[in-house]
Amino acid sequence: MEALYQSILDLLSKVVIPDWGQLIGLMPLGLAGLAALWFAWTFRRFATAGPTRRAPARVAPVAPPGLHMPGGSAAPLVAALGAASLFGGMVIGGTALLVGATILALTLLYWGREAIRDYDHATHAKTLPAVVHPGPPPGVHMPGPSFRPILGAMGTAALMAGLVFGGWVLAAGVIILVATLVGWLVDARAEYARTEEADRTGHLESLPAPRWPKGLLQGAAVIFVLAALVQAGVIPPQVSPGGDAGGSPAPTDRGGEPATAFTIVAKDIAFDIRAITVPADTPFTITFDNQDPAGVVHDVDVREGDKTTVLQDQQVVNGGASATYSYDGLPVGSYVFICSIHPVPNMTGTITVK
Ligand SMILES: [Cu+2]
Repeated sequence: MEALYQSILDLLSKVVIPDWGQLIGLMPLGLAGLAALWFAWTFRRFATAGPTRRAPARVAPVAPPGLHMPGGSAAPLVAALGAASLFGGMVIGGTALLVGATILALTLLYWGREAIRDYDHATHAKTLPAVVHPGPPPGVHMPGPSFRPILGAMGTAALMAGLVFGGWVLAAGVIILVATLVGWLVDARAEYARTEEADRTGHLESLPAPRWPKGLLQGAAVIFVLAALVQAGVIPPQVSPGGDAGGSPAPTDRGGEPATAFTIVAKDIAFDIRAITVPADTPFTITFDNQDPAGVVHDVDVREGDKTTVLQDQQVVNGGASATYSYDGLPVGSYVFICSIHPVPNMTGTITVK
């Protein structure tokens, strides 16, 4: 009897006194299972919803007159996949981030191409109702459709990128924004002329439907990509031999005999020195002079040769200011000094410790 009682207790103890740690470990699985069940249930509800008997043939949806509805499109799903790959890239980091961003850009381009086709289809359709002609109430003038707001937003985005990266990208951003805004101004001027004309003729026509601004978009893309490449040091601007075309001065190599005090100047998002040699296990200093405009901050961190593992982190120095950084001694080997704000080739140098 006692043995039976004991065996029942043993059996119950597995249920009554569970291993909480393991149970908690199972919670994410349980939640995932619940979520899967919920999805399955929702899917089933939708699949079985509505009339069980349908008309013999499926009725094609027709938009009311005067309305244009785009057709069915896989683009939102494709773009969602692109966004997912970007997020995946953000989690994994490194090259995966670049791949994810590229996939997202491609999926958005796909969507954009579809939108352009739809737009061209709508503007070329002969049956399109003359939306101008019931028209707005008398005395009210409505400007026609325009790409300008989108272009202006793109120009502003380019300018913002320029404010972040400075230098050539900033110049490109200003050019793109000015180009888009000037176009807008031209449109507004033409619109005004038509309105004025309407005062005499009593008949107000909108501007013709705008063409897709291919030239402006291509030009802006080329300028922006070129500026970004120059900024990143991938393609340095050509400096004519003997003459100065305003390019950054060639970096000085202070490699050779070890020293413990250095002066590094930062100008145009570039260090003037890109190699130093220090004695092993000996502290050293860098007097850092930031000659870029105020607002463009730099620092000089010490990293492993892989350029990513931070060994010694320093505070940033604002444009127009300077500071003397103190570094701890390093074991024999090769390291890099780098600006953590602009980790580009122009702001990366080698430290040889011997
Ligand atoms: Cu910098």
